[in-house]
Amino acid sequence: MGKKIVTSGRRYIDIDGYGCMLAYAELLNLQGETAVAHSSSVLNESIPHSLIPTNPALVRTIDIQSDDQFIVVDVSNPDFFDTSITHLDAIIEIIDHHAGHEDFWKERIGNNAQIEMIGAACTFVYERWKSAGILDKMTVASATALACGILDNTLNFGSDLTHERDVQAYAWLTAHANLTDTWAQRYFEECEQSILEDVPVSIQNDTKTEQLRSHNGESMTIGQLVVTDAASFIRTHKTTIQTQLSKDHPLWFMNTIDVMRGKNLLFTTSPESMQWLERTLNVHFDAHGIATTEKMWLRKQILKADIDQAVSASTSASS
Ligand SMILES: [Mn+2]
Repeated sequence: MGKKIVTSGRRYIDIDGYGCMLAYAELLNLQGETAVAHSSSVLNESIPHSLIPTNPALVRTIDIQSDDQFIVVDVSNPDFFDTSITHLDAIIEIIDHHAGHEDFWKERIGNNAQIEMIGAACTFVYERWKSAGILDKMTVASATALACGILDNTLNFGSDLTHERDVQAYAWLTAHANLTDTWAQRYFEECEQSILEDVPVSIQNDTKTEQLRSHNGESMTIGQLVVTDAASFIRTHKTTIQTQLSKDHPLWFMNTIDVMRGKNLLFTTSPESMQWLERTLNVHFDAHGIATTEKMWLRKQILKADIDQAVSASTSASS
């Protein structure tokens, strides 16, 4: 029997995927398996090196044997898997919180696919440790990474995807890793600093292109960043945002999450994208190409709204 390779997304990964890989590989090794956390992707700005311990290490280049098996965390769309995965049959487990591919994986691997829409995939990994009954053996590095994954993906618990399970996991992890009360603020400030160090690259490292089910399967490029002042961020970096996001497809927008004010500023100069967003999220764009949401929307929630809209359109068409 080969080793178990715990991996995540293609191109770039965020702190949620990072925490899941490290902490899940650590758990499997403690349980007597041979497991490796591996990613060939860029670590994006949600993983500030100043705060996240680098030990246990993420393996960057890996020797893959034919009997190795893959566990994929924080992603379930096969188009977005780490490039080390060359065939889907080698995947034995999926742990994710993105909508759209639940049935595909249930049919392939049954209950080994855990896909639920809660705040963070890191919460599932904490729960694996808890049911294994060996929480006290978790390294501080893994606990810190899991806690930051929950903080980031729940938007400091302000996203309405946040579940009581995320809150419970975070409480245990911060106590175990001895993180202070000001940790959340410090974390978001460090992330924003690393965004500002190189804005074009930060945008690239948190951009996804997805096919809209409610818009004839057309591709839309969606950038996403979490900042502490979205209005000033867009004002300052308008041209960079437009250059980065409009180069591949006519449909694009920037999802700027204002974690301090609990809302998003959406920015685009594409009229067709504005119309789609106005219809899908019930927002209004001003003359500067900016729309303000009433709550924080993560990209995965906007894509879920796209799926829901496509389903309700096909239901009303067939009835
Ligand atoms: Mn996630």
